[in-house]
Amino acid sequence: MKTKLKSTVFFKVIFILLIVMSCTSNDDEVNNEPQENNLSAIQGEWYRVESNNPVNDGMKINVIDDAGQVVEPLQSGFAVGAIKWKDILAQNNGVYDYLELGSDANYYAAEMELNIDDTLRISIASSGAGNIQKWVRQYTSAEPHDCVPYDPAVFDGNFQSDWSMVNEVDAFSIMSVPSSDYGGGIVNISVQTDSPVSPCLNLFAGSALATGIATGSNQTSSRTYRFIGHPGTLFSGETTDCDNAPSDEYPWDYTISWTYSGIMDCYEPNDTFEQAKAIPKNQNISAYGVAGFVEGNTGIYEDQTYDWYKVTITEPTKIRATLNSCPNDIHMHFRFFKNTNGNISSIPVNTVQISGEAHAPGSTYYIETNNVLEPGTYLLEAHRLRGAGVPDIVADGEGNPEHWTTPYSFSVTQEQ
Ligand SMILES: [Ca+2]
Ligand SMILES: [Ca+2]
Repeated sequence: MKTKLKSTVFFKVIFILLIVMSCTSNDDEVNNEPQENNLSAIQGEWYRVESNNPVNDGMKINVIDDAGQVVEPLQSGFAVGAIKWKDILAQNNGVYDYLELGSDANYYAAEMELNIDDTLRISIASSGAGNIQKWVRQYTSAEPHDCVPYDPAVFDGNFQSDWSMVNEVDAFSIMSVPSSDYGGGIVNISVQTDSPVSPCLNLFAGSALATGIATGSNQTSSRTYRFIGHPGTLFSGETTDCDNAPSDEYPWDYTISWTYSGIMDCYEPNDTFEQAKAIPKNQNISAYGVAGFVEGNTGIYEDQTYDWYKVTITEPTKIRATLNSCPNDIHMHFRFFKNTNGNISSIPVNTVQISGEAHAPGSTYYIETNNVLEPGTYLLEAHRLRGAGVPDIVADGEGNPEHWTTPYSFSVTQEQ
């Protein structure tokens, strides 16, 4: 009995010791593991083939140890030999942390991931043109890509004036959309008063009264309109006291205020076939289907409702345009045209719509040419149409239409 008890205690002690030793052993392994920074998989030359700033695609970098030096800067402005990737540190599963040299000469936290297909995917923590990139080992000359990113403007302003007598109408210029914001921007214009009268505001785009203005309800102290402005368009207004106060109580002050937030669409301007922007095949292209006020309105066949692109094929093939995503309040209508010596064929290339519904807001679909096409340049017309009841100007507390801030996306592919 005593022996049995002793042996039980003995085994318990051994068991606990084993657990302690095994834990200790594991901890020691973790603690003693050398912090090996294995960068062998990414040594050597890399070519940039895709990014959200295509101007610099084609750039070449050579990785030696934990640094990537610029070998071929192209038009990027970086010096040959500049350390573009610094302090590369291997993490798990082919992920590397490092510092990326920006065009402003500062280094930014960034991450690269080596994929199984031997491509490096780079994402840079700071947002902006070129912060998503794809690099490969073998350079294949990139197709032309006319995406030119820019920094859209953001600004606001206001001024004060007064109605000096009953029914006075004041007219004034308010603000212009910067010509350099090729994709236009969201304009918000308000009139506000603390007086006992209700303000009315007529809005002019260019020299014509903007159509579709909601009159708003009376008995309000402010009135706001929000819409997309086309680049270079001047917006002006007329304001008056719609509900009068007693005539001996004038003047009454009011404030006109505005905010502006530009939209970055790197393919604009592309409103006519002459402005068509080259896009590569087999790549998802993302752009905005917004059409700004120019002269009074945004009619459905105005130039600004079109986006034109061009693709080149080097072998006989059918081509397909696939709408991959579309905001729920617009539809994009695709047609292909042949480009002949800088002119456009008068009738579209015959296509068959193979899937989906081209005229339903938010739907996706694709069209494909009926016949094999001869090599050459083809134009893709993307016509933006608004869904029924979707306003192009909203008033007061109404929400912004979805397509103002949500892009559509599409790709062009070769099909046999
Ligand atoms: Ca566009
Ligand atoms: Ca356009």
